[in-house]
Amino acid sequence: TAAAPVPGQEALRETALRALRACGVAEEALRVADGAASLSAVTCLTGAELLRVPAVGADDVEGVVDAAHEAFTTWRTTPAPVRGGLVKRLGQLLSEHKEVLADLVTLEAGKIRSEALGEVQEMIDVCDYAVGISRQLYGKTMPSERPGHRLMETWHPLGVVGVISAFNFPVAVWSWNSAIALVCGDSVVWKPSEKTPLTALACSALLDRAIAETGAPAGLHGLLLGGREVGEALVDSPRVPLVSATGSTRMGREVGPRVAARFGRSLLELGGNNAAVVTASADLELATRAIVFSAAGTAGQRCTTLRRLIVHSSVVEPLLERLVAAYGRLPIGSPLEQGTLVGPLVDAGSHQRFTEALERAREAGGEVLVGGGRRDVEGAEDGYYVEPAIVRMPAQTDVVREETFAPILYVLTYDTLDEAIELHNGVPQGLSSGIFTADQREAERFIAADGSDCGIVNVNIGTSGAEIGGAFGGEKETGGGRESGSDSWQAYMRRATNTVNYSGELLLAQDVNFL
Ligand code: UN1
Repeated sequence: TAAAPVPGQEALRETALRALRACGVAEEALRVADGAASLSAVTCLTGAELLRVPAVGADDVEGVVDAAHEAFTTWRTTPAPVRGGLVKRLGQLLSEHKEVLADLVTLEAGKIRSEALGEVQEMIDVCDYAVGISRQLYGKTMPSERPGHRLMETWHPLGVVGVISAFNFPVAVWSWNSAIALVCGDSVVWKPSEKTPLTALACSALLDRAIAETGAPAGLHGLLLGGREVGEALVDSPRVPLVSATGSTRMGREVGPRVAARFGRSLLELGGNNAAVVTASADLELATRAIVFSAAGTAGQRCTTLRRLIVHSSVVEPLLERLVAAYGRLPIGSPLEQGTLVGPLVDAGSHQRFTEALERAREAGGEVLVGGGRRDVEGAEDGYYVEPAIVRMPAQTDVVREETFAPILYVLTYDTLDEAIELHNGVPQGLSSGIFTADQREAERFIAADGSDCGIVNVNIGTSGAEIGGAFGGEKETGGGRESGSDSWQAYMRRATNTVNYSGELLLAQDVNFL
């Protein structure tokens, strides 16, 4: 089947401008003064530039951080439920602008309509969640060992939170951090991916509007559009007690130690190399659908993308037959086209890594069962559209143990569950995992202490597409951070332990006698 064509560059630019204006992005934010620094906003649909937008340099970071710190000094004493009012308004604005925000997500990150809308929905959901959390920043009260004493903890706002986000979830990851940080009483400075400045401008404008409308302090949110040096200045800023960074393990390896060197905290969401185990009792029809979404969806560019399949040898043939057939029918092409399921890779570098990984897999004895080629898409000479690949591997070789941010699914087989779990955990990353089985004992074993070593462990569900209500993140080279739901809000606050003596006598703990 011919790949769906892409509209002309003028039409794409018009779509972007319409969306930016609808979100209230000021004309100045789009005008680059003569000789001033700028960033090229490219659409991966065609690989061509849509607009140039003004950028900042490393020297500008401290000013933005100072303004955010100033806003923090007022915001931290604003009652948390009142802070929730700001995030409630943000959620409403995101809902009202859902369609145009999704347009920008598609243009910049290449997501198909349903996934782009899903990403905006994820922001709306996290706002709802954060509003609820604004009334639930619970501290514990513990029994004191001394009579007439109360022992308790209180959670206080932390300060300026630096958010560094990646191209593949250009807005949802920002919202997980920002909506929660704001109800926690923090201010936010955001350094988005250089590949997605337009979605960032749009979200930032909507938050600015919510800030103005609810009377929250200006400066509460700062946006830094710029290059690597801008991110570095943010990471090194002593006024930023928490840096939440999403991206590659390579990036995290730099950010983590730099933040630690100044005793800041970092929350890292780094690479994944997610696997699913398919057991002999699995429902193969259900597994096939889940696997195709997780492995080929978003063109393999989620940190939760399914990259390894560990299949019981008794079902490998029927499963692969279904998967290869499903892959062969995947509609690839313009994500603006109704019915497309696989859009483009983000850029040429990404395509190069895809081909190199396939080459290395072949050299290591892998057999490409389907996909791997590049598709020409009319009107998109510099767009990188590829056929998602399935590669059967003789063993878990080096290339399988690495994260290649593209749609390649490596297939390995096993005979005993112990063997499957060993293969599963035998990679440096630890984000998401799943098991497909109808056998409760196998499912329980997989989620037990000696099962999957990941932060996300699913049963009869693929590895991607987590809900916001749970804590999101992973272990090992994934960085250990947890964001979004459950008690993840605690990372955005500081805890104080309070002992209150109402007895009228001085009693020392541990029965110490003094004076
Ligand atoms: C990411 O790819 O950085 O679980 C985040 C998921 C999405 C978030 C992915 N909710 O796939």
